Amino acid sequence: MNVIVTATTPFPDQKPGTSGLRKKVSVFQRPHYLENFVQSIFDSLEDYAGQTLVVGGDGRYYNRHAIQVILRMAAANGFGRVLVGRDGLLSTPAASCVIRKHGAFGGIILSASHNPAGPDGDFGIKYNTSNGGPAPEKITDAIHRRSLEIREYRTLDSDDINLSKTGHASLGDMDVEVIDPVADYAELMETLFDFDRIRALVGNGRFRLCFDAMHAITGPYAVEILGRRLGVPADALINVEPKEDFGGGHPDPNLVYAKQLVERLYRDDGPDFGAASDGDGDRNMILGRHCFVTPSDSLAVLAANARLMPGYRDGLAGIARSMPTSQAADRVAEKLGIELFETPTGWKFFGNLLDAGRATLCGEESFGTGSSHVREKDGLWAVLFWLDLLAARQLPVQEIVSRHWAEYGRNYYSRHDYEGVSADGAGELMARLRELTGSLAGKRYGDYEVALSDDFSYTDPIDHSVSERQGIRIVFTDGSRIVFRLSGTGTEGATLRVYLERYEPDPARQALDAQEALADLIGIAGEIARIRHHTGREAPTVIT
Ligand code: VG1
Ligand code: CO
Repeated sequence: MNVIVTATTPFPDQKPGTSGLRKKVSVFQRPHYLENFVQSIFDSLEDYAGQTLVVGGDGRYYNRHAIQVILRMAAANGFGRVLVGRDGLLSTPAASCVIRKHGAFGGIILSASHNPAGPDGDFGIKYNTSNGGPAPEKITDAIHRRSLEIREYRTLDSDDINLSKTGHASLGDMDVEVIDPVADYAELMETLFDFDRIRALVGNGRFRLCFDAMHAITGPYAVEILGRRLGVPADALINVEPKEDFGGGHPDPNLVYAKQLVERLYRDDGPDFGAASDGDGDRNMILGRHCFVTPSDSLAVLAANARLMPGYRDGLAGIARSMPTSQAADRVAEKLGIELFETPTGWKFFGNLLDAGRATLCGEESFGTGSSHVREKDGLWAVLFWLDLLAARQLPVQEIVSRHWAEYGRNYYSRHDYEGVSADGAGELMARLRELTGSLAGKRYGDYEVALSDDFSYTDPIDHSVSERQGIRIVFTDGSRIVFRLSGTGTEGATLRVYLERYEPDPARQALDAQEALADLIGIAGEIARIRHHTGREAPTVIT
């Protein structure tokens, strides 16, 4: 084996954020930048000689190149085997599935999720551990520390591997197995849901659906699972061809970016069910005709109905949600008599709860839902869950949701994002809020009185690790909340996220538009945080 040791110097900016290291493609293209980070990952791991590594990505620009670099470095660093998706593709949840199923040591996932792709877009890389989940902070901190000291990296002097066909190849002493990116994942889905029941629904001649893969990774998964295995007609699956620049689009499944799909569902003759996924396949958006299911409501509805699904027939151990996610799921947990966990933002915080069997379903307001079947959030899983639910209950989406609200109450919910604002202004806004938190309790704003305000801190119930400064919470006496935090996934300036929530138990008052229902809280958020002053913005960039 021809190992080459290359001298390098550290980069100061390789600190992983909410979900791995994300930077502009041009940053990753700097000499040694990618290699430094990959070597820092390997240097932070122990005892992996001869073990298996899983590698794949969402297919965005630079994926092809980065995969070859990682394969050579994995061989030079002593891994015994790499499982890599055909053409270097693996959705994030499929990568998690493959790591678990094949008992791999870990995996490297190449993705910047929904961030735009292409030579001027973003690229990202993250490490997942043997449970299939994103590395916990202890490891990402170690990777970062290593990246600040690195002096050399190891690679091979060898040609690129052909990844276009499944099969085996050798790279130095390492075996490279090119796998079908969909097969393991599709097989897992068949164990969780009643495929016959879904097939009967989509083939009954009346039910129509539309799935939008947004020219990103879920295209091949949707074609195989929804199309071939479940019989969904080809014209119901749109934008299924993955593109290196996602077709110039922004594969963030929400009301703003999934415009084509939303328009279809809001037509009078539109389909009964609509769904989309994001760049790397871990997010989901669920729509009914003339209706949009917020991700927080979706988590609550799925939890309340889980026993209808073969994979969850025995019930749920518990539910976990990120702190800014609405409290709709809390009410379901209470009724089911199961535990509810409130974690910081980012899927890595669910891993311990899932591993310990304390939580079965997890969710984030940011269009992320998942369960103990893998250790990532899972877009297509959520779509299949909803389809199986529609098949089991034989009710329209809208009806399922409004019956849920009638039973549990409605948590009006919205997130306002101020994207690409100045990092200094956003930092000042948060610093000021942090100072204010001590003195807000008892203050009145219109009809609302502050009950509690703090900077959220989380102690993991399993390993007792503490994560501080996870977002400013202002909780009112009626349970309404405003949460402020800065994004940890952006690559330009700062993004301020403002999360708003109000509970409405009265079914007669549950049909308002969310922005209308939250208008007072939106005003209060602007006033307390002086958003206009600190960001220079009159309005949010994205409202979901
Ligand atoms: C955002 C979301 C968070 C999600 C993360 C990764 O993080 O708010 O809930 O886990 O993206 O999602 P932030 O720090 O920008 O708010 V994905 O689909 O990138 O893997
Ligand atoms: Co994603």
